[in-house]
Amino acid sequence: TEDHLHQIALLGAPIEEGTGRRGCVMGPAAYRTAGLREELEALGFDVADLGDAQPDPALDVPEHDPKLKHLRKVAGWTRSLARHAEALAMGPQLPIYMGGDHALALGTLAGHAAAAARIGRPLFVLWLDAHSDFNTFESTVSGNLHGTPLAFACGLPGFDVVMGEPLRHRLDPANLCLLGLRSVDPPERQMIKDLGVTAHDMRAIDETGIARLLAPFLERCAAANGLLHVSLDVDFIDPDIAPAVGTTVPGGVTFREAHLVMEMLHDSGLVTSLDLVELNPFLDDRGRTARLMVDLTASLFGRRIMDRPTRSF
Ligand code: 6HN
Ligand code: MN
Ligand code: MN
Ligand code: MN
Repeated sequence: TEDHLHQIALLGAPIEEGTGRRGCVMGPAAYRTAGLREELEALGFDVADLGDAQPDPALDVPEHDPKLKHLRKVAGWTRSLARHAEALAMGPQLPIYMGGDHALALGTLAGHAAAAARIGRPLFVLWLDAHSDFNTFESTVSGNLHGTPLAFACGLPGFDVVMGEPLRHRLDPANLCLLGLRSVDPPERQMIKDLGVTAHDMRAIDETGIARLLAPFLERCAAANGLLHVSLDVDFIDPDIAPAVGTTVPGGVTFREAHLVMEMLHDSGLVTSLDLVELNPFLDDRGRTARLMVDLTASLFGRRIMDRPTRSF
């Protein structure tokens, strides 16, 4: 995969309808302002900024639902991003999706699962988030659809309206790893248990260390010749250093824990696509969260403190 990794495509996905607060629409602009493209170019990558995607009209989806907020908009984004993601995954560039709230992952997961099936390799997903995002349309209490992408991608029932048909290619819950959890709704906890999903909460990180939790997942992905999609929610990181997010939960990962995950991902050589989600620049403190997200992305793409052998996880 080394060749394939020399080219990166940036695609903006300015969706904010999946969350309860406005502002994520400014996310892609903030990543551009913070110099995401330039940082990746400084690491030797060929970077193409594809601009911002647009949602499909999805006129077959009800515009107003008594419970599910902005269902038509989210369905429209899902269809559009699934198409973009599948096409990008089949091409030579590694896509980075600049969100936008986490509902964008309904689309990126569907697209990358479809591409993985075409390529004939299993899709693995690393979910870096305070939340588990495993609500179904039935279980969600908030009605905010950014809480649903993993339930959708794993093929749980009730989501057919999103694509206008059943999801064609699902994510195998056995190939999913959640890391950073500290806010899980009771029905989500049950679904994670029933599906046997690997889920590491903050206590596990405190007790075991984040590297020891991540390494076995990367080993499994490598052994299966898997594609690896990483979904990085700003609220994975402690809100003291990453305040620009609508769903802050105290007790998140530290600066170094977050960078270590990115450094290990780089050394693994496994990552094939990346979501950067939930950045709300309206809530930021002089751009510090946007800059931190850019720096974390740079670590994932090879920025390092000292040289060291790769595949050292
Ligand atoms: N996120 N579980 C809560 C809900 O509203 O369903 C929070 C979701 C947060 C979503 O982290 O992207
Ligand atoms: Mn590719
Ligand atoms: Mn999330
Ligand atoms: Mn979250």
